[in-house]
Amino acid sequence: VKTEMKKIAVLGCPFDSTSSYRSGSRFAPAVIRNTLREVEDYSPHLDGDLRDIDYCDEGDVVFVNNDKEQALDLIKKTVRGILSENKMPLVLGGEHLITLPVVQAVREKYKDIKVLYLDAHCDLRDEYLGVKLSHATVARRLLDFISPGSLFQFGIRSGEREEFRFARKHGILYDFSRKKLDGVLKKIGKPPLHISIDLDILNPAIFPGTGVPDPGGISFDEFIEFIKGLKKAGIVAMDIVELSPPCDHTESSSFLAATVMREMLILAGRRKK
Ligand SMILES: [Mn+2]
Repeated sequence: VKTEMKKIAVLGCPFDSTSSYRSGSRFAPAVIRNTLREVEDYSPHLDGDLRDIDYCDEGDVVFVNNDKEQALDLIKKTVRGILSENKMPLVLGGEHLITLPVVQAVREKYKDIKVLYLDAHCDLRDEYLGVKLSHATVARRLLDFISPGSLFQFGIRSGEREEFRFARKHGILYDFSRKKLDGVLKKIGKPPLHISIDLDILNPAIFPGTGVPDPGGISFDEFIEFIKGLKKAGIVAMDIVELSPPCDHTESSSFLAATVMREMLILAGRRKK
C-alpha cells in the first residue's frame, strides 16, 4: 500500500474511563476543536496554512455505555471506516488507551506499520491495578501485535523499573532529539508510520492540563524541531491524547493542544486541489 498524501479525517474519542488519577480527557475533543478556531490558521513554524489543507471532521465516536471493550471496538470500527475511504485518521483523545484500537485498525491496512510513541510515560506495564487494558499498559498491548522493532518511544521519563528494563532490553527507548529521530528514519526507510502524541511529553510548566503531569519534558520549540523531521515520513495515521480540560485552569494547555493539532494537520495533510 502506498503512503501518498491523503485527505485527513479528524475523529474525536471522548473516552477516559481507565484514567487512574485525574480524569477529564473525555472533554478534550470538543475543547480542542473550539480552541482551534481561536488559533491562527497560519503556522510560521512550518510555513503552512490550515486553509490550504484538505481535511474534514467526522465528529465524535458516541459511546453508548461504560463497557470499555465495546468502546474500544467502536473506535476500531470507526477508524477502519475512515481508512477504507482512503483518508488519514487524526484521532483526538481521550486517554492514551484509545491508541490501541486505532493502531489495530491501521495495521489491518498497513501490515508493516511502525509506531512513533511520544509520551512522558512508558505505558509498558503488562497489567495496571490488575487490568490489562489501561492507559498505563497501552504500549505493551501494541506489542501484542507489532514487534518491539516497530515501536519507537521518545520523551519517556516515568515508569516502573521493570518497564525501563523491558524497554532497554528491546531497544524501544530513544532520547528526545531531532538527531535521534533522523537516525531512526534513516534506519527504517519510509514505512507507513503512526504517530501517537501523548501531550504530557511536554513540560508541565507549559502543559499542566493533563491527568498525570510529570516533571521535566520538552519545550514547544523542541517539539516543533522534532516534527519538522517528519516532513517526508510516510505518515498514515495520528493521534493526540491526554489533554484534560478540567485540569487546564488557564486554557493555555488547550491552546497548546490545538496548536499541536494545527501543526500535525499542516505537516501530514495534502494541499487542497
Ligand atoms: Mn503519558
